[in-house]
Amino acid sequence: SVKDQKELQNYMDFLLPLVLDAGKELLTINSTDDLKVEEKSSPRDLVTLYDKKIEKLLIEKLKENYPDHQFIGEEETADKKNYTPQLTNSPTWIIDPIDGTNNFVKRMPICAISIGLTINKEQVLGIVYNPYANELYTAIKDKGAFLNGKKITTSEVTEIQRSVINYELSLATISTQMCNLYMSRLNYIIGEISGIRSYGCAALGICYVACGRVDAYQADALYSWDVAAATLIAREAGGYIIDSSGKPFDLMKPNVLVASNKKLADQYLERFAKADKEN
Ligand code: 2AM
Ligand code: CA
Ligand code: CA
Ligand code: CA
Repeated sequence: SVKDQKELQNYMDFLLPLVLDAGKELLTINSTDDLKVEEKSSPRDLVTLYDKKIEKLLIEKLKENYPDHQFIGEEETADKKNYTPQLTNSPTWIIDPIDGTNNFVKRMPICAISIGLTINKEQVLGIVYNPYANELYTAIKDKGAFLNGKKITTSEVTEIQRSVINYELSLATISTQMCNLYMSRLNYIIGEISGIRSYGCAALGICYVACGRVDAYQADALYSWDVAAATLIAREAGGYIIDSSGKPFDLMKPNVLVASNKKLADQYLERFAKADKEN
């Protein structure tokens, strides 16, 4: 309804200055020493002072304004031992303070603050901000997707042979099983596609599909905070989002294929299905 749309726009107006400020602070970092890098579960699972600081700030400010809302944040979740966040019908903010932490630590300018909102378990608002590229991606459900205020749409590529995919190979490092899955799927697509990228930032990778820089994005074993904002942005840009097994997309267990359109998605799904049979 119009009232709901107004409410969502109010959330957006409240949040954007906070996100822009938090992002701008990242631009002032002079050296890796300032980041206070820590390892969480393994040497490739990193957290910095800024991941913690940005998540805390955003949750604090949102809670102040919207005391009955719920929150799911990557670092807060990591701090609670053996805790799996559950999505409820309440308005729920899903926050990745820095997506692409590995890039961030190496000073590779492909990382972003990502904030999604669900109401009644439905994605209704998304913000992805990469301060290094000065790129702000936004979407409100049914209102389209925007990059720095300009409407964006996915590419018109419908054939796998003409497509470039952002294939998130980093996730193959998680386990032998994941490695096998990623490598065998790769085997089934690599001889046919036009190109492949692996940017190491799920939120931006999916936004790149939204604005037509790549034609597809694929990653299994992600978390809700990696994709909560970007998948809405891609959907609002005309993209097609599905679980890479062909089942419906599950925000709380994202094995995600994002494609410019259904026709292209189907061609990837067909090849992934063949690969998955061997795993
Ligand atoms: P992060 O940087 O916030 O941790 C590639 O690493 C992309 O996948 C990033 O967006 C990263 O998010 C995300 N990701 C999610 N789970 C991951 C995992 N277990 N290992 C590496 N990256 C992961
Ligand atoms: Ca992380
Ligand atoms: Ca992430
Ligand atoms: Ca993160």
